[in-house]
Amino acid sequence: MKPILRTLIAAAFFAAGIAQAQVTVEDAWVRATVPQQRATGAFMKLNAAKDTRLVSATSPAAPVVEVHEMALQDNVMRMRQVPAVELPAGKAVELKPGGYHIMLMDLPKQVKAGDTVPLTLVFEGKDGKRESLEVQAPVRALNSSTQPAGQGAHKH
Ligand SMILES: [Cu+2]
Repeated sequence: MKPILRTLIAAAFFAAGIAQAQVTVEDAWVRATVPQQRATGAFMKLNAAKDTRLVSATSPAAPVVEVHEMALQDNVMRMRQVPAVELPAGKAVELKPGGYHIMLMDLPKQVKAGDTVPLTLVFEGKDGKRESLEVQAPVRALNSSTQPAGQGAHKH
C-alpha cells in the first residue's frame, strides 16, 4: 500500500471515531402512567467510552426532568434528585426501577404503552465539556416484568 493511501484510511478512521458518541444507550424505556399520574421514570443502560457523568436530561413530554436516585432509607424506599450519575469508562451503569432513574414530572398528559418518549441526555466529561445525546424511549406498561417490589413508594 502506498503511504498516501494509508494516511487517508487512517484519517477516515480517526474522523469516524470522533463522530461516534462517547456514551451508548441500550434498552431505554419509560414506564406508562395511569390517568392523573403526573410523574414517571425513564430507565436505560448506559455505557461510556471514557469517564463521564449524566448531569441532566430534557424531554418534550415533560416540562420538568430530573436525575433521581432511589435508595432504602430507614427501611423505606425514597428517591431524591442527584447532581449526576457517574459513568466510569467501559463500565455499564443501569438506570432501573429501585435505583437511578430519569424522572419525568408535571406530565401534561398520560404516557401510554406503545408511545415513544424522546429524551435528550446531557453528559459532562472530566474536562467539563458537555455532550448531548438523543434517545427514543418506548413506553412500557405499568406492570412491566422488570419491575421489582417496592415500587409503590415511587410517587411524588
Ligand atoms: Cu424519581
